[in-house]
Amino acid sequence: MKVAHSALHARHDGGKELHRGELVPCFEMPVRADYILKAVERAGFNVSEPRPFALESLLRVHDAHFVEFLRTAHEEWRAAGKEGFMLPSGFPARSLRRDHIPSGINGKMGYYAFDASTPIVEGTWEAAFAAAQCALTAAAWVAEGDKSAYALCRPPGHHAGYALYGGYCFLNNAALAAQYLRDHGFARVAVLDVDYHHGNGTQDIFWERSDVLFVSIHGSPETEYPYFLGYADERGEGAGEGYTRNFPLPRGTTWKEYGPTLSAAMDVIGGFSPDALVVSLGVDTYEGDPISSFKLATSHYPLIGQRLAELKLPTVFVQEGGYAVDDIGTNVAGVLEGFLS
Ligand code: Q9C
Ligand code: ZN
Repeated sequence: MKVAHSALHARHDGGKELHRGELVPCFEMPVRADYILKAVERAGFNVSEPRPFALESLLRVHDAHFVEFLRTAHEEWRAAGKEGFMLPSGFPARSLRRDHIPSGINGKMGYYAFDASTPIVEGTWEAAFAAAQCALTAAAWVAEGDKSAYALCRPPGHHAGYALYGGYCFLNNAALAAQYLRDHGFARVAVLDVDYHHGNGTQDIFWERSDVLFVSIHGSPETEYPYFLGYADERGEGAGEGYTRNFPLPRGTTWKEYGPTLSAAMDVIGGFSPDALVVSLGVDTYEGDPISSFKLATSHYPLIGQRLAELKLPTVFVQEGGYAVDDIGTNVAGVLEGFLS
């Protein structure tokens, strides 16, 4: 299996996030990708640089003004006399009943963000764009005949919506991969999101579409981030009705409950008869994860990979979360090796 990776991921670093009422060092840190890279190299996978996809490729799933905001946000921040990481402190919440994009950087940042846990630093755009190119490259390999590919994306992407960032995500790498497959001969594409957190961004992007099925298994938003989406009764709208399916699970979920839920999610995917699969691969379902509460063990990740292979679909794996950095490489490589076994 080929791996797309760019060292530019490290340009996104140095921020703090607001976590349970405190500014703490980001859980989403560069060493995550370094450890995954080591593990996939140890497993003998072939690692390549992403292809230089143009900025316009992003507009297949994102709003142009939003992309321009991300590209220039830190420049504007510096032009306003600030330095270091930028976090929003005001958001256009429901009851404000207005949809105006402020020209000032603080308001604009709050307009496009949905949390204060996703700092932008000087190199964030470069890193996020490179991660998107990794996802597009892995999708291109599969479109050109590879049976599977892995995009080692950092920063992650599944919380990023059409014109929204948050949850450590800026550009939706998995959505870009799915759309790329749609644009290159795959009529029906399924996205299976196994990150611990609901993939609200991917759900947003494909909410009204029947050509991309979105299925997510995650911690219940009653208690877990992103709180406001990921409930079982969210099933898409309009043409997309029935093409979004959510499987929220309670805190403390172990393999005993996770395994059958994975089977149920895979049954939904099988029923859709897709031509390709994109897996939003978060390993924050791990028992050692510092911000999550499922109890999967390292030995379970190869089993997930084996199960996914049973779908017998061209498959693009896209890296999402996972914050137990010491074990992240082993857990990710476990899924990929299980898939190939
Ligand atoms: N106090 C991904 O795994 N912070 N994003 C939660 C809880 C956001 C996780 C704060 C977690 C985002 C890609
Ligand atoms: Zn996550």
